Amino acid sequence: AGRPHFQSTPWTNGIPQVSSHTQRQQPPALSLPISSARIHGPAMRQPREVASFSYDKFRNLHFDDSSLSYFYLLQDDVSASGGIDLSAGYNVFKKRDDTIDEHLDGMLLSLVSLEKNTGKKTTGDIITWRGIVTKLLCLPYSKNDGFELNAVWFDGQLFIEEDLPYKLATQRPSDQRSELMSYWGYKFEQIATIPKQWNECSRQEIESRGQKSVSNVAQYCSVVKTGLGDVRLVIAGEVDCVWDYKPDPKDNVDNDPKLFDNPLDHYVELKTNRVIQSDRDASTFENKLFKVWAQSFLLGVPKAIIGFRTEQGYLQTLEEFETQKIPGIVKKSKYSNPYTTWDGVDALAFLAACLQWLKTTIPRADENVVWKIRYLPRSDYLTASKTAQQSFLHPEFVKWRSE
Ligand code: 0WD
Ligand code: CA
Repeated sequence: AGRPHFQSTPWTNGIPQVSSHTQRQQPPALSLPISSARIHGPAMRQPREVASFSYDKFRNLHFDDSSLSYFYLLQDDVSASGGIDLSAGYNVFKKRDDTIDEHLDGMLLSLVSLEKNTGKKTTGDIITWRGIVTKLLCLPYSKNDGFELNAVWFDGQLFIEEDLPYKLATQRPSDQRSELMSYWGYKFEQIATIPKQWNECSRQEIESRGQKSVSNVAQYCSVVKTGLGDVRLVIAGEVDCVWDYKPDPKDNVDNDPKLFDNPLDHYVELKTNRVIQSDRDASTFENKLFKVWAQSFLLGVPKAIIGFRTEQGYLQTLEEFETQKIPGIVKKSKYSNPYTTWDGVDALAFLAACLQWLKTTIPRADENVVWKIRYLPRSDYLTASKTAQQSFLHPEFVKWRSE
């Protein structure tokens, strides 16, 4: 008794509907068309870091920057001896078990810690992982991949997570080659970073950084407040490293915005890609750059460093990309096909419509009711429906916010 049950709801969502006699296919109730009704204009608010947290090598959470890494890799080291072998140590890779569902736990517990320390509540309309917002931002250009999200209103805010069982059940079985390629990415992160600023590292620590086994268990995440249109967002995402240093909040007590040393300005995203040898490689790379842009832009990460590697996984060169220049680079590219290439402004217009739709469509009054947001591969709609699922919010967060 009292458990929410599935209910199809007849009302629409303010998105202009095609009149019924011209409509060939009836869209499901509570749906957002991917290809129309975009709100053009709203700019993304400048993201501001409100907290950061770390998972250590045992996946324990710490509300500090202990897992933050520092960029350290010279082109000369990369070029020496025909390139660095990114497959080294693959047999001893310590891979995180990604069938364990962590929901939004890390970010929610970091908010509890922050709020206990400051006595101030961090609020937004939508609270979620950055990776989920990246998916929505890229959706108009990546319609082949389906996903399911769970969304729940609690304490006046909409929390959204990815449905892990759906993801595990639908992901392509990964073959040996793609496992190895994803290892190359983590190996690159290992050899391109050191655990402290270089002047605080011993020569030994710097020189032996590529000799330890690679693990993807430890992570450093930043929690930012941002917004688009009238939707305020709190998003958390993994940051690979800083370029130079992370400003100490104590050095930022002055409220003069001109003197503010923004931590986000120091962050770097790392990626690997195949060396570009053909027009086809170039256009594949540009599609990947779109996702790099989307991912970095959302968190306010200004720089991406791409390690180009051979077909066999030997790192050859490094290249830096300024996040804000990526849309322009691709627009000007001779590989761009005007019918298929992406457009950052258009993607943001879709995201604005999407976030607005989520905020207004899922009934605010239904606190603790879990809604399912679905996108079926190659379909034209994002849909929302009520479920009977239990809320996925961490009990400690729920208790803290209920006090
Ligand atoms: O479905 C899941 N289990 C999800 C887990 C979905 C979204 C996020 N997460 C978790 C991650 O494990 C991590 O703790 O959220 C945190 C970071 O989230 P994010 O920054 O929102 O994730 P995203 O932007 O999708 O990916 C950033 C990086 C990836 O690097 P690349 O360069 O490939 O974009 O986070 C890592 C990955 O290195 N990452 C993960 N690592 C292990 N397991 C996972 C995962 N499931 N998802 C992302
Ligand atoms: Ca990365």
